[in-house]
Amino acid sequence: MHKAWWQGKVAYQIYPRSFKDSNGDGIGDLRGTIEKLPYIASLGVEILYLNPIFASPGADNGYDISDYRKINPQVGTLADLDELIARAKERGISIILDMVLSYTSCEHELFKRALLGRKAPERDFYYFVRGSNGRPPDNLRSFFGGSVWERVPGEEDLYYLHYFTKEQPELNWYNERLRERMSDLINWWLDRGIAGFRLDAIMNVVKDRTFPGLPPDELGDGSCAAARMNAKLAAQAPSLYQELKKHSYGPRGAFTVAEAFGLNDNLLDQFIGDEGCFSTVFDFTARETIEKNRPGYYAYPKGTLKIYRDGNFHMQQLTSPLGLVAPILENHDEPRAVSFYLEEGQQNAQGARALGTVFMFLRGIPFIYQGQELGLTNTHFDSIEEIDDVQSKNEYRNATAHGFTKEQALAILNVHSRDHARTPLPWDDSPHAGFTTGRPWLKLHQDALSLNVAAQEQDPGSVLNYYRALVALRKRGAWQECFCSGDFIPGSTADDHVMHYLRKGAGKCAEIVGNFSTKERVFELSGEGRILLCSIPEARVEGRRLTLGATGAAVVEILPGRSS
Ligand code: TEU
Ligand code: CA
Repeated sequence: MHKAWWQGKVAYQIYPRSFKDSNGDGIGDLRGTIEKLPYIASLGVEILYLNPIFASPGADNGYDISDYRKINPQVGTLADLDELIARAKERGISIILDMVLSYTSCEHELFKRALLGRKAPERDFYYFVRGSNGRPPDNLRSFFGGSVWERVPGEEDLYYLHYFTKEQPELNWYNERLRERMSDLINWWLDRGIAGFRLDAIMNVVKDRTFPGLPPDELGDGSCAAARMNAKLAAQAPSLYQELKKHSYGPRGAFTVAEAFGLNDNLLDQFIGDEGCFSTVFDFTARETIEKNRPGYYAYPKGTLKIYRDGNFHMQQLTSPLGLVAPILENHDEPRAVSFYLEEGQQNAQGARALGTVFMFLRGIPFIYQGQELGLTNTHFDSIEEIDDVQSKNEYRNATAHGFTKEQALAILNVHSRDHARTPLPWDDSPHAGFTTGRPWLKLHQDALSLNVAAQEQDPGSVLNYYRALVALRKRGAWQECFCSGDFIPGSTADDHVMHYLRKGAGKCAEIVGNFSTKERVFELSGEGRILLCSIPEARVEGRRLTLGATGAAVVEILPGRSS
């Protein structure tokens, strides 16, 4: 594989609204992010991914973009972003932006002009389709529930297509002039010093433009999830992205990570690797296992270590011959991993260290999500009024419509809501945990005053300092190449409470072992080893045996010439 500038790096994702507020309006912003750059650099990360910061009316927290070349004034200005890029660069950190190219806000100029009538040149940039007898063109269901079709005001039986909120009309990627505009946009940002992009919802661009509808799915109301159309037509996606790559990020050597839900395994070879459409794709296998064929939060099970392990093992093996994947434990759409994947007695700092260990040495480009490095757990929401997320609110309605009481529906959100990831990052024990001097836009984590950055800085045994050690080990000398692109060999999966794998490459070999059971365990290693890092003191290697306490993980170097 050709070695690109971003290989071997660890990335960090921030949700700018919730990272650090600089001006007391309760909303995190770019100046707050600049202020906290020393903290970000102290983690050892070298790629910084920001969720959308573009102009947006805010129907879905910035994912509904009205102007892709302007910064949301709540978040800052272009000058702030330029400064962030420059200051980050001084610290060896490259900035990547969240590019949302499969839909715009309904407030975007293009959509407003498209609404002007059939003859408007922008009309074909979106999907305007006639229904019949007061019914929409087909039975597809939006990712957030309800029909994907919204009536065009003032026009009889005319609808436009949206896969998320009705404020997010889908763009027609089959229009060549639109695709040219997207390349121009990407090049414009690259010229400003942006190092790459997270490309949103990449599988959603494919459409059967006859909109025939699909057989009703398990929700039982006659509708079918729009994602099913993606799955059916997925093979059309690579050529669309190859063209985008060719005209924009490809020749510029930019880093791209795709949010590829519903990615068919057999398309991966076209998505990653030197010739692939993207540098890498997030691994959402665990999440997809949980969601598979289930109509909503109310029917999803909680995650388990086994689901996390099996999903990652599957993707690690599948991608190894092809390129690099981007492993995650969390992001802005996920609950906190410690609460979600671990069992009750482990949803604490010890569990966070163990889980962080088995995550950090997976093959590829790992992304840490803000607060993960503090071992944050889910936030307790006392009422639906404390929730902001549009998807969570829809899921609450969905659950109550399916016979759950309000208390039960809230309990479901307390497990699954996307707002667990979005509560403001706790910085210290001052009011509002130092996130803002004003009123935070979303409630703070219940343990914000103790689990915060300042408290963990003081404590050598904190999750924060342990994450720094994890990142440092990942980048140490030849280990960097070994962990990024070396071989991945799964260990035994016989025990659902164990995640054990081997990494080998660049003349190095390590075994990563996580014991998530409630008892001390002995593991047979592939050779004589020594511990490089462990999450609990109760870990020792004698010859080829590793003894590891409960809820603990270790990274063991297998000494050269002593493996079998
Ligand atoms: O997500 C798109 C997307 O595919 C997710 O909604 C996914 O279906 C879900 O997370 C699975 O649990 C992007 C953003 O990441 C998300 O925050 C936005 O809400 C969404 O686009 C729509 O704007
Ligand atoms: Ca602010």
